[in-house]
Order: sequence, then structure tokens, then C-alpha cells
Amino acid sequence: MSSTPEFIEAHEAQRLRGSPVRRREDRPLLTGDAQYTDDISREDLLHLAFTRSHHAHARVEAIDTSAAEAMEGVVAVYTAADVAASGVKGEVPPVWLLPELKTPPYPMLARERVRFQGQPVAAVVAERRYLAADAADAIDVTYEKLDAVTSPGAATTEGAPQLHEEAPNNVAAEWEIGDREDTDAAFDRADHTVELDLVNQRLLPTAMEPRAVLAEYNASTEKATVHMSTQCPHLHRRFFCEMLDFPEHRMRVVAPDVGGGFGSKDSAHPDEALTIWAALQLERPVKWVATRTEGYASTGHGRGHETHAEMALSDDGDILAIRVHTDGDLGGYVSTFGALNPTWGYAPMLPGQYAMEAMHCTVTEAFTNAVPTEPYRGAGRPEASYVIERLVHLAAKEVGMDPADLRRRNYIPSDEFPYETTAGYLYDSGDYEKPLDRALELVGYDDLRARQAELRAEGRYLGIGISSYVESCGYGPSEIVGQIGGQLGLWETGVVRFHPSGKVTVFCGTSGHGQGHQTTYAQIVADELGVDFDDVDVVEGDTDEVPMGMGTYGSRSVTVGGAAVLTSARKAVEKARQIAAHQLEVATEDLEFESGEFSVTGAPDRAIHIQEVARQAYLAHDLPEGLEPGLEEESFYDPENLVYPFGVHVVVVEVDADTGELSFEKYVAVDDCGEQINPKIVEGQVHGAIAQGLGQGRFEGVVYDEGGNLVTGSMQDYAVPKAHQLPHFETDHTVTPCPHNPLGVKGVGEAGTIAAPQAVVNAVCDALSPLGVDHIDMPVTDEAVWQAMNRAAATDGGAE
Ligand code: MCN
Repeated sequence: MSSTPEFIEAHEAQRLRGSPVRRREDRPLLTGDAQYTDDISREDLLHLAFTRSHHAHARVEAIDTSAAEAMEGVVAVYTAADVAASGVKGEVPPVWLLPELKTPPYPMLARERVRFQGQPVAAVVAERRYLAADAADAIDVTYEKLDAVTSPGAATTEGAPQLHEEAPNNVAAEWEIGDREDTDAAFDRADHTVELDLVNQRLLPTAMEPRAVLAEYNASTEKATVHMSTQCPHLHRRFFCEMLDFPEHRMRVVAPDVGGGFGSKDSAHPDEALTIWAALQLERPVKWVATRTEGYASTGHGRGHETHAEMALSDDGDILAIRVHTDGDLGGYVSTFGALNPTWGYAPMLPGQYAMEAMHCTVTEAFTNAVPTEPYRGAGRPEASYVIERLVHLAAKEVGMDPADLRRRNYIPSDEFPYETTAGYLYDSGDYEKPLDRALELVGYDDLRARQAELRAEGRYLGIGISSYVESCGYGPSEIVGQIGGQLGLWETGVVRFHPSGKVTVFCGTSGHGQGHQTTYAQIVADELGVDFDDVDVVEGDTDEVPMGMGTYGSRSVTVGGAAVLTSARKAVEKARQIAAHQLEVATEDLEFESGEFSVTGAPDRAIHIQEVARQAYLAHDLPEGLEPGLEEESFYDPENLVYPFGVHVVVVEVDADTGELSFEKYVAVDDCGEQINPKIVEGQVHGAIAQGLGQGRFEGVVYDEGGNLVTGSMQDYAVPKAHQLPHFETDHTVTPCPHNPLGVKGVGEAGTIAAPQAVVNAVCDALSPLGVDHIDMPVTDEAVWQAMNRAAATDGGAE
């Protein structure tokens, strides 16, 4: 499986790190041997289905469950009253708290009121899946319908329908960052200002397998086992145990193959918890698998920002300051991580790559009658990057500079890192001009500008969109996480276990679901120990096997998890060194370690391989005095700081002057994620993320109608991009190592979703700039382009 020519070459050169080793996890995924949650079955399995609210906002007046209960094969029917009677709290725990954040209860089953369409109101457990669904349909809920509001801006204006008594005007929290006075002063001094109202639309996570849970309870051992499509089994175990008042040491959570998560499987949802609760009640295995429509109507949505943004500039094109207000859409309740996205996950990254004197951002987090929002690939950073890069595009036009030149002029100089931004984050390392130069070279920027001018003379609209981004990922250290509201630590664990035969198992608390961790961690550890790549196996995603862990999200796995397994490998080498020295009867300082072999300095023939040392460690017949038998090490790695990957993406589009039809001509991405462990996987991650980013820029967007009905409730209405609709991606990279990470790595899993949306919008606005089109909200569909062209024609905005 791993024997690609590159692998053989890398292997012979004893350098797995940095090599494009083929992913060892792909075979089962590609041959149909993968096991997703819904593939798992049990003999006495029961199926659960939900009755969900048809209304976005209503009082629940009565629930008649009699018809469902009378159906043969229905085992149980539950409402909020049953949950209450069981004595459990059953509320989704908000895990990111802000000062004075309002956190009204988010129950597993709606109590007296529903606050979004799709909220679970009742549940049926039955012998068969379709019977459960039919019985759930037979439950008759009497509602008193209430007015709904689905825009965060509208929700906080006077007269809007009110969602929670605890949150007057639907305000969950008011939050700010930066310096208001300095920012205002910079604006007062500015030669130019630009401003923009924009919407960063809600998105639907579209994993191959929607959310799915199989819960079992063994009354004899009093243990619960939960197989679920999760990105973080240990965190989910904690959430569910808190919600269900269940002892944490008796619950095992396992992630089988997970067909994508994109952030939506790192939070606790009511329906998953309710399924586990039902299994505990019935003492029989219970499975719930969301249908696609059900998933869209209940899985945490992404984004949902409405923003007013301004930038102040000097005549020379220096960015002086930015001033931003964002209404962040929390949806009907505060979800697990919902409060983080529009605040700490977003606003500190608003300055982007640019040195500026001041910034100030205020955020209103609002309740709306929509699915609660959660992290979705990028989770705050795409929104920030979108704001700053759209402003920069407008600023270049305003001061009459080429947009590439304006960026270059304002980049934080490479010799000023680590650099504390005006928002207070400490960027670790950066060299922003390099990816810009490379991207412009790859796209043929100067020639393109010349061609654009020629085509314009012919009435054709070619557009070049630049997106220059920096993002923050690999969250930590835990102390800072705590200071900014996180009710969790963001360390990671890694265990390196030698077996007596010399083979190695690595355990890591991250939980890969498409990112190639099995391959990546094996590369790191095999290199460090000097053992064969195929002698190292990797285990993730099982709370009984991996001692502790925080999971995979926020592009943290390689920077935090990778550092943890590296640290443990290093510890194992140090313990092995003591045993080797004892065996060879020399001092530890007299030993050299290379390619797995300990040899005596100056006498290379006197040597012992680490895999033989492992055997000795377990035989334990002759160990140094006081040294414990065995060769297994564990580390909790808590990062020193976040990491700050960056890059430049450029897209070239042409807009049909008559129809508004948009075609992609070229897409170039140059990313810098520091040292790369596996360039092949990095490229795959960049490709997948660009596809998602272009999805947001061009095709996708949640639509609620005025009554709060989810119009884009199926894949027929929600436009996930298909391969043939996307351009060829030309990728390259620069390498600026992270100075505080032992591997020199930065995360890459979200880069494309952060970079791509504004590249598209900037390209379209660039194309239509002769018509005076300055902004089009995403998704930039052909229709949206056509409408913008018509509006421009109607107002004669074209005179430039
Ligand atoms: N890598 C590397 N060198 C680096 C950085 C990364 O070689 N300097 C490679 C490694 O092989 C690693 C992979 O890139 O396994 C991703 O690493 P990292 O950036 O640490 O991201 P995570 O593994 O923590 O993955 C999380 C990230 C996020 S936040 C989302 S959302 C996301 C994503 O990854 N969801 C995905 N990629 C996804 N890919 C798939 N197939 N499915 C998802 O749901």
C-alpha cells in the first residue's frame, strides 16, 4: 500500500517526514470496506426517529402520542416530560462562555416552546427504522404559531419576535475587541475611507454520512458504549455524561469511519444525547441516523454574519485602521461552541496580514428562529478573511492602486515576527510576499491585466480576484483558552507503545475523519524512532483505547497531536537509551542514536537497535537499577501559542456580458503551513477546502423564508458544488516554519475554505468594475451577477 516510488525513495533516505507517502487509510475507504456508524448493527437493535417542529417559532400546547403508542412494534414514545421524569438535566452544555452571555436551556426535547424548524419535540423507538419514522409522523403536536425572525440584524431591532425571556431584544451577548478611541482617531485623520455592508451567509455542513449514533447499555457491567460519527470521542463522552448525569468512566465512545465532519461533528446535539438516553432507559441498543433532510434541519449550521465594515487609508495607500460591527447569528439556542464563532474565533483575525495602527470590532450575538450555529470548516476565520479582503479590494480601487501592490505595501514585514497585531494576537512567523510573488507568477498576473484591458475594449469582462490570508489554528495554550471563555483545555495526548517484538502502536487523542492521520503520525514516529513505517500503527477515536483526548477540529491535529506523539517518541528514545547504555556497558552520553540504532561513540560496531531494546525492556531480566520495565511513553502537549498559516489564492473568471454567466478560467493557490509532514495529504486538504470555499463563494447558501421555513432543506435545493463546476486548482507552497512547534508545522485543513470565498467575489467585482459593481453578496450565482449588472445599468453606475 505504501510502496509508491516516492515512499521507497523517502524510506531509503530515512526521511519520512516531508515525503508524499500514500495514505494507508485509503484502501478500505475506496474498496467499500470502511465501516461507518450506520454499517454497525446489533441483534436486538431498536431504531429511533424524531418528531420535529414544522414551525420556526411556536408554543407547544399539547402532544398526543396515543396513535404512535398504539402501533405494533413501537417500543417507546418520549416527550420532554419523560426526560424530566428521569431526573436528568438533558440540556446541551455551552462550552464557550462570554461575559454575561445569556444561555437559556437547550433541551434534548422541546419543552413548552420550539425555536427553530426541525427542533426535536418527541421521539419514537421502534423495532424497525421505517416504523419508527411512521410512528414519529403519527404524533400529533398542537402548536400556537408565533412570528419568527431569522436574520440576526432584524432580531435585535425593536418589535422583533422575542425568543427567550432571559435575553431581551434577542441579544445573547455584546462583545468587543480593539481600541475604539485609537480607531476613531485614525478614521478622523484618514485621507480615504471605504465601507461595506456584507452578509456571510449560513452554510449547511454536508458530510457523506449525516450524524449517526448507536448507543448500547449493559446493565450487568453498567457500561454504556456509543458508536457515533464524531470528530472528538472524548469530548462527546464528557458532553453526554454531563447531559445525562452518567459516570464518565463507564461510558465508551467510539468513532468508526467518519464520512466527513467539517466541524459539524465536534459539538453535542440534542438528538444524539436523546438516543443515548433512550438506550439507557430501555437497556437495549438504539440507533439513530439522520436523513439528509433531517441533518440539514438540525445539524449546527455554519457562518451567519451580517457585517458593516470600514477601512481608513492614507493617500499613499497605507491602511490606518478598520472599524467593524457584526451581528452574529446564534440561531435558536447557544450551541456547544456557538458563542465562539462570531467573537474570539473571528474578530482577532480581522486585521489579516496587514500592519495597521488600530482596529475596533463590536459584535452582537443574536438569537434567531433558525438552527443553532456551530463551527464549520474555518469557523470564524473565513468570515474575518472575507471582511478584510473585501475591504482591501475596495481600498485599492479607492486610492487607485493595483490590489496586489496595496497588499504588498501593507503586509507585516517578514523581519517583524513574532508580531503582535492591533487585535492582540501574536503571529508566530510569516513571510507574506513570497506566496504573493509565487501566486502572481503562476497566474501570469501582468499579462492577465494587459489581457483584461484588451477584452474590456471588446466589451468582455475578465476578473482577477486576489485573496491574501492569514489564519489562526492549533488552538492553545489551555490557560489562554480558559481566559477567553473556553470551558476546556486544548492540549493533546500522544502515547507511543513499543511491543516486545519491537513493533509500535501510537495512540493519539485527535480523531481523524479524512485527514490521513494514520499515515501522518506513523511518518512522524517512525522517523523519530528510526523504525520501519510499516512497523508503526496508529489508533485514534476510541475512549477506551486512547487515554484522553480533545479531538480533531481547528486544524489542530498535526500541530498539537503531532507534537504530542513526537514528544512521546522522544521520551521513548531517552528511556531506551538508558537500557541500551546498560546493555552496552557505557554511559548514556557515550551513545549516539541514528536510524534506530544506539551505537557507542567511536566504536560503531558496538550497537543495539531500539527494537531489540524494546524486547529487553519487556523481558526485564537485566535493566538499569531503578528503571521500570516496559517501553511506553505518554505526553500531554499544550501548545505555547496558536499557529498562523497564510497564503495567497488568485482566481480568474469571465462574466458573460449578456447573461451574467460566470466561468472560472484559472485558480492558483500558494499556501504556507510551515514544514509539511506529508505534501500529498496537504495538497488533498487544500483541494477539498478550496472546493468548499468555492461552494460558499459561488453556489451554497441557506435560505429561510419569512416564516422561518428552511427552503434549502435538501440537496435538490442546496447547491453543493460538483467537480465539473470547479476549475482546475494549481497549487504550490512556501515554507515558513512555526518557531514554537517542535515539528515546525502549522495547520492546513481549513486554508482553502478561508481563502477561496473572497477570491471569487473579488474576481467578479474586478470583472464588473467598469459597470461600477463594488459588491455582490455570496453565493455569487449567475443570477446574482446578472441582477448586479442590471442594477448597475439602472443606476448608471458604470461611469468610471
Ligand atoms: N499536514 C501536513 N503538514 C502540515 C499540516 C498538515 O502534512 N504542516 C497534513 C497531515 O497529513 C494532516 C493533514 O494535513 O493529517 C491535516 O492536518 P491539520 O491541518 O492538522 O488538520 P486536522 O487533521 O486537525 O483536520 C481538521 C481540519 C478541519 S478543522 C476540518 S473542518 C476538516 C479538515 O481538516 N474537515 C475535513 N479536513 C477534512 N478532510 C476531510 N476529508 N473531511 C473532513 O471532514
